[in-house]
Amino acid sequence: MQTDTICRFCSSCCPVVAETENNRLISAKRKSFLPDERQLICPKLQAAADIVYSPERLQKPLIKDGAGNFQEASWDEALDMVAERFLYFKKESGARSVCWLRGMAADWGAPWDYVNRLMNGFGSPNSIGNGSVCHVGREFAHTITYGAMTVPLLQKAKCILVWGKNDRDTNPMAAEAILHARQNGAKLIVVDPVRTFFAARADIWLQVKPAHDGLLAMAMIHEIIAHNLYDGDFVDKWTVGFDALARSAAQFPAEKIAADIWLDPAAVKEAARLYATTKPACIVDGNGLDMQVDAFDATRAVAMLRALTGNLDVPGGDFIPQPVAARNLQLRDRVPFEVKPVTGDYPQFNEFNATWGKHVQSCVVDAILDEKPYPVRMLVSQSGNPVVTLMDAGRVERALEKVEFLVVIDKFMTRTARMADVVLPASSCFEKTQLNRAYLRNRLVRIQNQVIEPLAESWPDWKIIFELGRRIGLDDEFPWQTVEEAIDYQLEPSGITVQMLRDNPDGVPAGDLRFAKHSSDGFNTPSGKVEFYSRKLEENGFPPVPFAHGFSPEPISFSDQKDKYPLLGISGARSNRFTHSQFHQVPSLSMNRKGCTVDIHPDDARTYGIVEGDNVRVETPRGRIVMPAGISEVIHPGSIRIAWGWGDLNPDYSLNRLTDDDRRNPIIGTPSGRSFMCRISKER
Ligand SMILES: Nc1nc2c(c(=O)[nH]1)N[C@H]1C(S)=C(S)[C@@H](COP(=O)(O)OP(=O)(O)OC[C@H]3O[C@@H](n4cnc5c(=O)[nH]c(N)nc54)[C@H](O)[C@@H]3O)O[C@H]1N2
Ligand SMILES: Nc1nc2c(c(=O)[nH]1)N[C@H]1C(S)=C(S)[C@@H](COP(=O)(O)OP(=O)(O)OC[C@H]3O[C@@H](n4cnc5c(=O)[nH]c(N)nc54)[C@H](O)[C@@H]3O)O[C@H]1N2
Ligand code: SF4
Ligand SMILES: [Mo]
Repeated sequence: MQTDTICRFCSSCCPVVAETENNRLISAKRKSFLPDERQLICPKLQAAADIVYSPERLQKPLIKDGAGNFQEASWDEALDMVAERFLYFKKESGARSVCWLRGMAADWGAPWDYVNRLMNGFGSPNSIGNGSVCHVGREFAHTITYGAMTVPLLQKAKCILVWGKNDRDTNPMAAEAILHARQNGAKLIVVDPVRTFFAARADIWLQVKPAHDGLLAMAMIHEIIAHNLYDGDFVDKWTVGFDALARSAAQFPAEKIAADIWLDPAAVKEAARLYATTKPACIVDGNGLDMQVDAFDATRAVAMLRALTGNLDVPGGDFIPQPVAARNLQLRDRVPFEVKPVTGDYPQFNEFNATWGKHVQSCVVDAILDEKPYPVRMLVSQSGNPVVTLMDAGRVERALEKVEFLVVIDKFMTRTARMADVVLPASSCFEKTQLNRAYLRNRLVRIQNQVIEPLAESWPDWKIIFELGRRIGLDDEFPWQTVEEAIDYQLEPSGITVQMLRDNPDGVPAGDLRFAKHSSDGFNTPSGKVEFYSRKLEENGFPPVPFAHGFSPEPISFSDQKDKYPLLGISGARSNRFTHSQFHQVPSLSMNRKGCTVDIHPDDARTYGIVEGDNVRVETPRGRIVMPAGISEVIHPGSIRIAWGWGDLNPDYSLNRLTDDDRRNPIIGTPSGRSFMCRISKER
C-alpha cells in the first residue's frame, strides 16, 4: 500500500510516499519536481525501514530504580510518576521550577504547540527550544527587518546567493531547485569557508573566514550603495534608515576588510555587483550564519541585501510567506506576567513571534547549575540529545547530573536518556499523524500521515503530551482523544480539515498566491516598511543598524588564547547519512564510521606530522576529543573541520566537548559554537 506523508527524520520535512505491507514499512520515496534520473538521493530515507525497525529502538517506558538500573514499566506507572513530580515541584518551588527542553526533532509544529499549551496551562513559562543555535535567531533577524522570514524562490531565480548553507547534504528539495535553476542559466555565488558541492560549482565562491559573515555582508552593502547598484525606487518608498545603513556600511569597505577575512577585495566587489545586477535574485541563508556570537547582526545585514536590491516578494526573489490562519494553541496568558522564563534576559527574542516560544537553551543549563535566575529542579527533554548537541557538553552533563528529576522522551537510548529517571519511548514519524510548523508557515498545508502502527509500546508525542496534560489537571485543555480532533481544532480558522488534507496529498492552499504584498499591506514592522534602522532595537539598547557600533573584535571562541590554541576549528560537516547525533547506530548508515574525521589541510598535516587515519587529539580550554584524521583541501590552511554528530556513539567524538557557552549574543543568546580556536596533536 502507498501512503502520502511527510518524512521527519530531519527538519527538511520532505513530502514522501511510503510503501507498506501488512502494517510494515517497506520503503519510502521522496516526491520531487525533477525526473527520477535527476533527483538527489537521501540515504536516511533509503534506510527508513532500518531506522524504524532498528533493534535499538526503545520499546517500553523505563523507570530508574534505586540502584540506577532501568526497569520496564507500564505507561500508567511512568506517566503517573512524571505527573506526580510535576505537581510536587510546583508545590515545593513553583511551576517555573519545572522546565521542558526541546530538540530539533520535536516536530516544528503542532507537538511544540501542545508542549507550550501543557507548560503554560501548568503555569511554567519554561518550555524552551534550541532555536538560538538553529534557525529561530535567524528568523528573528529577518522578521525585525521586514516582518517575516523570507522563502527563496529558487526555481525561477536568475542569481542565487547561498550563504552558509549546504543544501546538497541537508535539504535535497532545495538542492534540486538550485541545480534546476543553474541548468536554466542562473548565476551562483556561494559564501562558505568550506568548498562544498555548490561552492565547487559556483560562479563566485567566497571562502570567508568563519564567523566574519557580518563584515562581508556590510562590505557588499557598501559596494552596492557606493556604486548606485541598489533599487532606488524600492528604497525610497519602502525602507527606513537608508542613510544610517550607508554610514554603518562605509566603515567596512572591501579594500579595508577583505584580506582579514581571507578574501580578495575584487572578488567581494564582483560578488556584490553580480548579485545586485542580476534580477531576480534570491538568497539562501543557512545554519552557517547561526551558532556565531554575531549571528543576529550578520543575518540582518544579509537580509538587508535582499531589500536594497528590490528582490523582496518578487517571483524568483525572496518571498514574504503567507502564513496559514490557525488557532494559537499555546495559552500564553495562563502564565502570570510576573513569572519570567529562565530566558528572561532575552525578552525581545522571547516575544518576537506569538507561536515560536522561547529559545535560549543555554539558560536552562544556567538555571540548573547556577540556579540563576532561579533554580530549575525538574527537566523534561523531548526529542533532543542535549549532552551531545548543546554547546559546552561537559557543562550540560554536570547540569543533567544535578537536576533532581529528568524525563527523556526519545526513540533511542541516547546519552541524554541514559541519565534520565524516566524514559518514555516515542514513535517515529511514520508511526504518527502530525501537523508540522513548516506547513503552516506558508500557504500550502500538508499533513504528515501515520502509515504504520506505533512500534512496540511506543507512543506518538502528541499522545504522551495529551495524557500527561490530563494527569496534571489539564483535562479541559486537552479534551482531544485523537490527534485529528486537535488538528481540526487548530486549523478551523483556515477552513481546512484533516480530511481535506488527506484527500489532497499534494497540499491544500490557504488563499491565493500573492506577490508584492507590501504595495497593499505594507511590511509587518512597526513602520510598515523595511527597517534598515530599527527603533525597537535602539530603544532596548542594541545597535539600530547592523554593526553601527563596529564589528566584534573577536567573534571566534577562545581567540584570546591564540598562542595556546592556534588553529581555527569549524563545526561540520553534516553528512546526508545522519541528523545531528541520530542514526549513527544504524549499520547501513554508519558505514563503519565513514566520515568520522577531523579534516586537516595538507599544509597543516605536514606541519603536525599527521597522515590520513592517524588518531588526532583536538583540544580547547573546555575539553578534548580524539578522532581519525582526514586530509582535505576543502578547508583553508590554518583551519580544521570536525565531523558533526558522532558524540552519541562515542563521547571521544563529541564535538561539543570543545565548544564554548560562556559568551553569547546579547539579543538571541547564541554562543559561538560554530567556530573556535583549538590545538591538535597526534594521539599516541
Ligand atoms: N543530513 C542532515 N541534514 C540536516 C541536518 C543534519 O544534521 N543532517 N540537520 C537539519 C537542521 S536542524 C538544520 S539547522 C539544517 C542545517 O543545514 P545547513 O543550513 O545547510 O547547515 P550546515 O550544513 O551545518 O552548514 C552550512 C554551511 O555553513 C558553512 N559554514 C560554517 N561556518 C560558517 C561561517 O562562519 N560562515 C559561513 N558563511 N558559512 C559557514 C559550512 O561549511 C556548511 O557548508 O540541516 C537540516 N538537515
Ligand atoms: N557543535 C555543534 N553543535 C550543534 C550543531 C552543530 O552543527 N555543531 N547543530 C545544532 C543544530 S542546528 C541543532 S538543530 C541541534 C540539534 O540538537 P538535537 O535536537 O538535540 O539533535 P538530535 O541529535 O537530532 O536529537 C534529536 C533526538 O530526538 C529523537 N527523536 C527523533 N524523532 C523523534 C520523535 O518523533 N519524537 C521524540 N520524542 N524524539 C525523537 C532522536 O532519537 C534524537 O535522540 O544541535 C545543535 N548543535
Ligand atoms: S532530507 Fe531526507 S531525512 Fe530529511 S526530511 Fe527529507 S527525506 Fe527525510
Ligand atoms: Mo538545526
